[in-house]
Amino acid sequence: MATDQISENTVATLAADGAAFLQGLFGDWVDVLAAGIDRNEDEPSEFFNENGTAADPGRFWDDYCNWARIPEFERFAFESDVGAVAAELMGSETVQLFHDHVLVKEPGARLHTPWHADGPYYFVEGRQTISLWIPLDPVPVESTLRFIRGSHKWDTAVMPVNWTTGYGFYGGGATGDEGFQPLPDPDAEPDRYEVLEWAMEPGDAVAFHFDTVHGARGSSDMRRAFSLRLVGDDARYVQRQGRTSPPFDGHEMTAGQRLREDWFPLLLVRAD
Ligand SMILES: O=C(O)CCC(=O)C(=O)O
Repeated sequence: MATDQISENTVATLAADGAAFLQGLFGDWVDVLAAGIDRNEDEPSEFFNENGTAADPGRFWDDYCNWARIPEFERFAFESDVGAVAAELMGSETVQLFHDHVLVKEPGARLHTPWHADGPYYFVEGRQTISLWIPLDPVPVESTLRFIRGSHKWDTAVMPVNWTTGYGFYGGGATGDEGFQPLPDPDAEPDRYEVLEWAMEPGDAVAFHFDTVHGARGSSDMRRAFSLRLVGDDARYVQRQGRTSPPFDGHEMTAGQRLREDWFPLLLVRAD
């Protein structure tokens, strides 16, 4: 079981730092997920997005919310140990699937993934939230996902921005208006922020809280990643100031509700 590899130390590190590295956890699923990404590229959804510009030497595309129509993603969500892993990591009795997300940087992709936390883009909040980002190619430290240690505990969230334009996701600039703080720049202020980053192999994973601030540089090599977003017992629907990402239009949930299980299925309920 992949859960055998989750030590108390890993759980404590994730709680303290907001991110933890999990070596080789999903090695058996690399080929399945890679086939799913091929299928996803051939059959993009309405959410498929080219983040860079045509002038960039390599593309940076992403797509999400496809598990119900891409069988490889559905298999991973429901047949792998990912639900059990998430339950251990979150300390949760239940694990619900929020959504899947594919992020591909092709060789020469220049666009940096801006520093951001996923939480403010989402309509769900809780202490028990987790993303598992799983690369399907070797990822050197230069192009890996990077995290600001402890940022999941910040009082003021980082301004969510549109990744291509850099403008505020709910309107406005990236300057920290509307109750948000401006985007941090850990490379310019290394004494202020501690960055966690790991060179990774296919099938490794990084686990991180929805509120952990993270980003990535461009990539000189192919960097395909599959990420699964999961929520636990205390996660509740929250109303944001605009259409969220993902939007899940017509969901009809109201503030304080658990996510509806017919749209966000339970992957696991732990027995007492
Ligand atoms: O893959 C990337 O560059 C960004 C990933 C990310 O932001 C995420 O998985 O939340």
